[in-house]
This record gives sequence, structure tokens and C-alpha cells, in this order.
Amino acid sequence: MSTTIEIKVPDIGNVHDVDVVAVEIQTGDVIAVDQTLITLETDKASMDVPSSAAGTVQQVHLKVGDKVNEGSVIITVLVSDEAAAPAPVAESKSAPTPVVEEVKAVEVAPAPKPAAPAPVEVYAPIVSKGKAHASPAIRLFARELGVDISQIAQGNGRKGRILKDDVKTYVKKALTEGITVTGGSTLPKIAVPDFAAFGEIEAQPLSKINKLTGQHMTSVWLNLPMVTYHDDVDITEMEAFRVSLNSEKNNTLKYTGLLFIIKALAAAMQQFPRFNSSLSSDGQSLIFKKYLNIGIAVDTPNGLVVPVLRDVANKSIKQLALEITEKGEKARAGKLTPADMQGGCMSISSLGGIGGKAFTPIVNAPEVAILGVTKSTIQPIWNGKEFEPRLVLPLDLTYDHRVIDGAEGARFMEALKYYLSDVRRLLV
Ligand code: CAO
Repeated sequence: MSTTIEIKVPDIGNVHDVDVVAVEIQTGDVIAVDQTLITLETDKASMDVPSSAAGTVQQVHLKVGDKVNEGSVIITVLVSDEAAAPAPVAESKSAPTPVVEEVKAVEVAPAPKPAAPAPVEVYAPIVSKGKAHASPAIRLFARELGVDISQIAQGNGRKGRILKDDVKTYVKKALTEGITVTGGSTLPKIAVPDFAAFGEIEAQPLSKINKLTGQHMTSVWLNLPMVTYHDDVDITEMEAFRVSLNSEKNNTLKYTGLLFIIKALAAAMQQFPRFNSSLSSDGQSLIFKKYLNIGIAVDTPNGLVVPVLRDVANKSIKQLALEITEKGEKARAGKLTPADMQGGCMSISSLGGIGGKAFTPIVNAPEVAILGVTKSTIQPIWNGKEFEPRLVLPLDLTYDHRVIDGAEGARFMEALKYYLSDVRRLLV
């Protein structure tokens, strides 16, 4: 046997004429206990009203926009007699649950458990608080997707209420634009003041390269736990050799220290293959590369680009000198193709022609390390008997700490110094 019962608006505290902002059921729906029937909203809070009975909806008495009070009939529902049996009086009224004041907290307080078992007129509205106008069901949905609902400024529901579709749209946007949606937290934005209030200004659009580099660097900064290790290497002998090469009769090339650094880096990478690897996209394995290409950061009027020199271990200093000149010119003329910039295994960022003592370059992921170089200077170095003027080159090695640990980073730097301090070792 079945009985028809009415489910009414419960005790909602000392508030009257509360707006119905969502009706979640319709005639003919089979509903379960605790299923949200309607959502009410005052100026200060919103609440879902769950069903106190299971059955089939015979009639919906409310629509969005109606104003309700305690006792207003929400639906008529056909329930089995068993389900409709009245509960003991002591359990038939839950304690009044006032509409809470608006608070700034973003997270929703856990929903109070509805009184159980749920007789015909037992109501326990789930009250949610927070600035975002969304029902607890939508807040739960957002939380399940890792979305901080307070980040959704405005929903498409009545009075800007956030709907399920608004959450989905936010997630889609987050996925395409790379906004972090993990653990319910998003990246706090930097407030930009109206600079014109302080003086004259001029806005210039960023170049495409600036924008792409910015996006890539931000993503690397957020994704990679990076460590930068600094050291110096004595390149007095290397410099003497470089100067002699440059002054050779009939020489038309310009040999800079960078060429030797590329060769030394390749040798060290062969010795430490993890530096020539990348993490797989699921982060579960390391992909070791059997080729060895080095990217060189080049400063251009339009921004930073990183052309890649291929197969450097098998190329002579002379070949590399030709190639680096050609790629550098192409880069500055804005004529590099995407292929020129792909396939790098590790990169070098050399600021040595400009200056500097040390810096912390950012890994050009998915590569796992980058070598920074600043200006070499003459330093007094103790040779065991006296201080000697030696040419010292500062090096900065940044690595992805998920792949390379500190000891391996230090050993790699030692290997690099071994080759650079006597470049004849590169021949062995
Ligand atoms: N210490 C002292 N002098 C150095 C040096 C160093 N570490 N590195 C280069 N120099 C000298 C060179 O010997 C050369 O001297 P001369 O003019 O007397 O011959 C001068 O500085 C200029 O060198 P260069 O820059 O033309 O050549 P390079 O091979 O060292 O570098 C390139 C080539 C393409 C890397 C460089 O031109 C460049 O663009 N550097 C900037 C890279 C950059 O922006 N990195 C930052 C990335 S992170 O934002």
C-alpha cells in the first residue's frame, strides 16, 4: 500500500519570505531520502532542502522565484506505507537550524546529518555559508573536481548563483589555460594597481615570444622542484688555447668560451646519463635519450629563444662555432623555425658576454637541467705556495630534483670542471 504525503519547508530560523532559487525535482521523479528538493536563498546564506521521504513526486508546489516560509508545501509525494510511518514525536522535529550569517570563509561547513529516520515532517536543511552563491550540492561537485568555488566570480543562475554548468565551464577553462585546480586551491593573483594614478605610463603589448616564454617559464616554475648549484672553474688554460685559436693565421671564425662549455657539457652528460633524460608524462619513468642535443639561450630583440645544436658530442669546436654563429644570426633575425628549437636535451644560458657572478636559470622542461654561465674574471688563487692570478668562470647548474639528487648534481659539476679546466681531456 502507498500513501500520499506532503513535504514542507522546515524550520529555517527567524526568516520569512525566503526566495526559492532552484527546484531540483519535477513531477514523476523517483526521489530518495536526503535528495535535494529545492534551494532557498536569503541575502546572507543559501540552503538546500533535502527530502525527508523516498517515493514518487506527485506534484511540485513551488517554482523558482516563489517566496516561502516554514511550512510551505514543497511537494506531494507517493510513498510506501512503511516509509510513511510516523516517527516518534521526540524525533519528529529537528532543532531549529537558523540561516547563518554570511562569512568570508570559502570552504563550506560540513552539512549537518539529517535527522534519521526521516518521518513525514522531519526537516534538516543543509545550510551553506560563504561568499559564492551556490548550493551545497554544487559546492560538493566543485570540491570533487578540485575547484575552489570562490574563484568562480559569477554564476549564470538567478542573482548570479553558481550552477553545475558554471563549474564545468570553469574546469574547461582551467584545463585550456593551465590554471591550477588541485586540492581546492588556485594560484592567487597579483593585484595590479592603476599605475596612471602615480604618473605617466605607456602600455606596450608583449611579443609572441615573450608570451610563450612567460607561459612556459611559469609552468616550469610551478611544476618543477628546482635546485641551483653554484661553482667556479679555473679556465686559464682553456682561455689561452681559445686565444691562440682565434689568432691563428687564416682563421675567420670566432671561438668563444661557450663552444668549449658545450663540448664539456656533452662529455659530462655522457658520463651522467640522467642529465640526458626526461620524466615520462605520467611521472612514472625516466626516458633516457641516446642522442645529445644542446639548446643555447639566445637574446633577441623580440625575446629569448633557444635554438638547438644537434649531435654536439660528435661535432668539432669548429663545426659548433659555425653552427652557433648561423643559429644566433637566424635567431636575431627572427628566422628560426620551430624545428630549430626542438629536441634539446639540456640547455645553456650564457650571460658571460654581459656580466654577472651567479644566477639561477630555470630548467627548460621537459629537460631536467640547465647550465648557467656568467662572466669570467681574474681571481687570486692559492697554488700551495702563493696566490696566482687565474681566470675563473662561474657556473650555475639548476636541476629538477625529482630526477637528480644533490650529490649527483655536485658530481656532475665536478665532471664539467674537470673537462673545462683542461680541455685536452675532451679528446681522451
Ligand atoms: N666570461 C667573459 N667573457 C665572455 C664570456 C664569459 N663567460 N662569455 C662570452 N664572453 C665574451 C666573448 O668572448 C666575447 O668577447 P669579444 O667580443 O671580446 O670577443 C663577448 O663576451 C661576447 O660574446 P658573445 O655573446 O657574442 O658570444 P657567446 O658565444 O659567449 O654567446 C650567445 C653567444 C648566443 C649565447 C649570446 O650572444 C647570447 O645571446 N647571450 C644571452 C643569452 C641569454 O639571454 N640568456 C638568458 C636566458 S635566461 O633569461
